[in-house]
Amino acid sequence: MSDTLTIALSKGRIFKDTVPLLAHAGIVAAENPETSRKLILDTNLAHVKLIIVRASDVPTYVEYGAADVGVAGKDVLMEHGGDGVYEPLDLCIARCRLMVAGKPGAVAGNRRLRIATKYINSTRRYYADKGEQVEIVKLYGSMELAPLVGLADAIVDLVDTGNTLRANGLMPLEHIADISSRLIVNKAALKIKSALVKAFIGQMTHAVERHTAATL
Ligand code: PRT
Ligand code: MG
Repeated sequence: MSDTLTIALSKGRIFKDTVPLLAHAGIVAAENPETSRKLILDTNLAHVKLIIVRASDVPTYVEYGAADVGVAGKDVLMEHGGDGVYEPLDLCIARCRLMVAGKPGAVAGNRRLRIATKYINSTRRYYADKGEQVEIVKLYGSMELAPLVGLADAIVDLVDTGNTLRANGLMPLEHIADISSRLIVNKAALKIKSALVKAFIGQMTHAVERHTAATL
């Protein structure tokens, strides 16, 4: 419907960090997705709904127009291929880095490395740009385990504090990209619901400015 706005979010850190930005834009969820089992949440505004999806599914919901807008990590967008959606705004939340990590010295030498990751496209691109041949092993989680049990020489994963790596005797070795969450927008919605979607982008832009100023 052209008079409603559907926002796709994932539970966890993206939801937690997006709530204050939405509040700046005058949008408050009627329920907390961490405790509710509902996947479609009402808000204080009758025409605004939130849908709760897996972090890596947000671009798909927005690309196909099942949501008008969404919040997705740059890591997810890089992996998904960002062409299907507009990405008008860096929300500057859920910041981390995409890195190569492993045991100290793990990537030294001229051997062909085996890299375990869930970010196979970003990893392939990173090593192709470096002109290095690597073997990539796809995993869905707990990448840190792979170098400990001989599944891989190194991993490509997100690093925030570095605590997870340290707890497993691993260290960051190479920086691939700085990551933060982005507002993404369905291309058709920007035309068909132009006023509503543009007003939302404007409010979120303002919210990010105020939020970053407040947390500096
Ligand atoms: O959990 P699920 O499989 O449903 O999806 P997800 O893991 O992609 O979702 P979620 O909620 O964990 O992450 C959503 C988004 O948050 C990611 O796509 C990133 O853009 C962003 N983000 C920011 C992070 C981190 N920081 C982060 N530290 N996502 C994951 N981590 C993990 C990292 O993978 C590693 O296991 O936290 C661990 C490292 O943290 P430190 O602090 O120990 O370094
Ligand atoms: Mg997770």
